[in-house]
Amino acid sequence: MNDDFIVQDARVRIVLDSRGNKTIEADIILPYSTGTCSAPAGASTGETEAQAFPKKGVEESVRIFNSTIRKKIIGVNALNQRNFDGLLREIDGSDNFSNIGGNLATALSLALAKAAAGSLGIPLYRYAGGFLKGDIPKPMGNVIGGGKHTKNGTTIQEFLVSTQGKTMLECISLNAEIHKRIGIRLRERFKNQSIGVGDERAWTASISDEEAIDLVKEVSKEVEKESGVKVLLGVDFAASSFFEGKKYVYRRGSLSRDEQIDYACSFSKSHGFYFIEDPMDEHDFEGFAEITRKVGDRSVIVGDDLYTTNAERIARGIEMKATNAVLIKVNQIGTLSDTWKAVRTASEAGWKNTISHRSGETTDDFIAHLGIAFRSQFIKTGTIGGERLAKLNELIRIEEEL
Ligand code: 2PG
Ligand code: MG
Repeated sequence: MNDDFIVQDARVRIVLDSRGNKTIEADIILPYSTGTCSAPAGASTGETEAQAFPKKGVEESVRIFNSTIRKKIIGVNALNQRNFDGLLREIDGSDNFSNIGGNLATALSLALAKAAAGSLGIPLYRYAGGFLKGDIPKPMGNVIGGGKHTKNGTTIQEFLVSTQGKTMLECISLNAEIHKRIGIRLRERFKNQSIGVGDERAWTASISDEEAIDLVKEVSKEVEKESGVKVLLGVDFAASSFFEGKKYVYRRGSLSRDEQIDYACSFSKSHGFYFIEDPMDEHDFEGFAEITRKVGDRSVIVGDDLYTTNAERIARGIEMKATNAVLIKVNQIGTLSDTWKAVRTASEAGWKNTISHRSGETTDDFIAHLGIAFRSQFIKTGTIGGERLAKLNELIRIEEEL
């Protein structure tokens, strides 16, 4: 075994995320490189995703790391990612990282991959994705938001745009331009009131979902016309967060399950939305399947809370034809190896994937690299804000290299 890749030491620390909440950052130290990774945190979390922290909180992750985990990972071969990730699972002993915390596992797992890549002298996207030349995912950013990411915003969590420019810079500039213009329209409409932004910097105001649809369509069309660049529209219902009892509870009133299916389909059929994420409650695989059957030929139907980056749940979705695409978030499952398993399962079925940020982010840019490695169709990571641009600007640099 080559000693250059043996873990010499590991450290963790508590840092803050973009919401000002505590999260974990880890260092993995090899003889010739150190990999560092900080884990993000969600607000609209799926029921089956890894638990970010143990019951006693982030401090408990640090305590467990220092008392038991550190000595178990010193001496491990960093090139054997699967072995390392398996060890983390074994130490935890639960099926959702509830003992050591999914965010500790995520930070350690990715810090190891970054350290190994560093020692090999290659970027993370090559290390994690092999040496094939991949396409660059198109940025998909939310411009109006609500749900659990704000108070008193739209019921639907995210209204998204993805401009199909030739370069990364063109795409992210035009996405930001749409964001800017929507802000101007909202300021005109709410003259003597202030409007705000949600956790991911999408505009939030006291408008209905219908007004949001119209505004996103109108401004996107305007920018599309002026620039000559196609704009794809997207929506993340995050429907589990407003599913109560048997109804989908919007501000203007409730919808039954069948009405919600029709409503979700209307985004594709009547409004031309291409990207439709979590349109149904996370338990309703059949409801997803009905939407996919009806509009899956023209839109990507994306499972996020439905699958929680879990290969077994994705396999069930494939069997049931529940969706035709999947959202990928490493800390939903907790390790790079298990994330790869989820991506591979989806890809083998011909499904597309979108790599995604969390609403509480750090400035870590690992999803930019994983989006290349996973051949993601989109990278969902907002339009503005330092922690979001950390990923988007990194893709400008990667594009240059490729
Ligand atoms: C989502 C994500 C990211 P959160 O639902 O897709 O936008 O939100 O990180 O709060 O789960
Ligand atoms: Mg989502």
